[in-house]
Amino acid sequence: MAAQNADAVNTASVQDLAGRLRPNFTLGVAAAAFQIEGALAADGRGPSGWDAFAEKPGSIMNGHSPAVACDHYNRAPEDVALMKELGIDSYRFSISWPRIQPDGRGPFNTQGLDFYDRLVDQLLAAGISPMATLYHWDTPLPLEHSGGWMNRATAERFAAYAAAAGRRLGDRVAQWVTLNEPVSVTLNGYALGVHAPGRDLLFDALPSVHHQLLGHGLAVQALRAGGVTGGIGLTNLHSPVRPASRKLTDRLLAKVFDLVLNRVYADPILLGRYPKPPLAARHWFKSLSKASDDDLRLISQPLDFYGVNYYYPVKVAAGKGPADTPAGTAHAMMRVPFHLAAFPEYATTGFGWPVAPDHLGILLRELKDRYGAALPPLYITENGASFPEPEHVTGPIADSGRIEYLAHHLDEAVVSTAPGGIAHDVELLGYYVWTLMDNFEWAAGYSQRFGLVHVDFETLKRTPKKSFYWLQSLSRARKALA
Ligand code: IFM
Repeated sequence: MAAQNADAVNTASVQDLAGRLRPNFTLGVAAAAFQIEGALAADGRGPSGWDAFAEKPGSIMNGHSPAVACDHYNRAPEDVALMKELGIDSYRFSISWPRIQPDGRGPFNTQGLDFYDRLVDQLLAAGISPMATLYHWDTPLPLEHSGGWMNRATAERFAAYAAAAGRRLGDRVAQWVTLNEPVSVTLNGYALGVHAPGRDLLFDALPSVHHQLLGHGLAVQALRAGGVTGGIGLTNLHSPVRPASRKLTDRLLAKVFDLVLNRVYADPILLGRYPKPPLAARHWFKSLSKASDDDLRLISQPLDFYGVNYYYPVKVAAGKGPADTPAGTAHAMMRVPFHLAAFPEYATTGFGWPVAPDHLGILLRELKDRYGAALPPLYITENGASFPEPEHVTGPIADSGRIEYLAHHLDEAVVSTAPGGIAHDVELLGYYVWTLMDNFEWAAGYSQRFGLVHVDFETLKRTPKKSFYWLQSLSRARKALA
């Protein structure tokens, strides 16, 4: 997909796109505590599994440290002012569990709760609706030491923390997301070892799926019992999975990867059961087949919405790696009988991810085909792209690739779910750009810039990019039409 000049994303296309957004469609931006807050030892916060992982030599690209990140903890009012200028309807942020409950059990940290209390008030005063994610990967370290999500007890701990967050913020948060991308936690953290806690258990990591989902179910119960006024859902990363060829082995292994990436999360949540693996792969999934009916009932409680994070489709080929695509290069992948293959027909982002907006519509169709009436209304809770950009800037950079990426994906989301679209029967409530500002991109450190706002990690100066002004003109055009 050819990049175009940011200035050439003309008013007409912004107007067209604005005209296609339903009046109550939510436009937002998303971020996560560990990626932006810094202040890891301030105000009683305890360490998380990610603090410890990031300290291990070799775990983060260029040895980058999350200690300061964007210093959002000390600059939240400035960041809320930026969002107000952006004109978005909603901000999806995450609450740091170890800031609220440093040990992951026992007493809650009032100063931590106060920070999010102020943030929510600042957002509301700016006319921005708060969507709060309870878990975006920062498990309190003492819990990680007891096995983290491989230990069933973590689910109970999570529910107690969720109840405390609900008690404090439940009168003002509009939407609650229990977990962000349980698939990334299991796959990257417990199966492949490229994220915290750095374990490479491959298929033996699957109990961490069940325990996260149990944590989700218990947290839903706890929030509802506490009388929170907002809607409750969960967010997962979803990618259409394709076999590299029509060969039987490619098709079989693509099916297996589809289970691991998509279905072992969405099926139990939306259908109350784990999917049946193909016979030849059944041994890999045996831990999930033992889930009790009581657990599955808890996991499949009705939700107010379901969050979908979409970045790119995935192609699977039989045979050991190396992968033909940067997304599948974890060392542990060399121990499974398949690898990820490239989509040569698509341009790629800075991360090497295929830019495939058409697959967003395809994904929404697949979700509706799989889950039918059980699929709640959806939000796209994350979508965005990183591109190589300078570390220091003097003004708005022309990030035309990002503008084009966002415009095409948002358009695909809206057009595919409109009457006559391929996913016309999906109810799409909104779309959140990943992300407000450049931040700590996990194992890639600060090397991948996804933000609408450039952050200079030496001075911490925020400089909006052209994509910021593009989204601002879209928000304005939309309001003018209302
Ligand atoms: O930065 C991450 C985010 O934390 C979870 N979803 C994907 C993003 C881009 O990699």
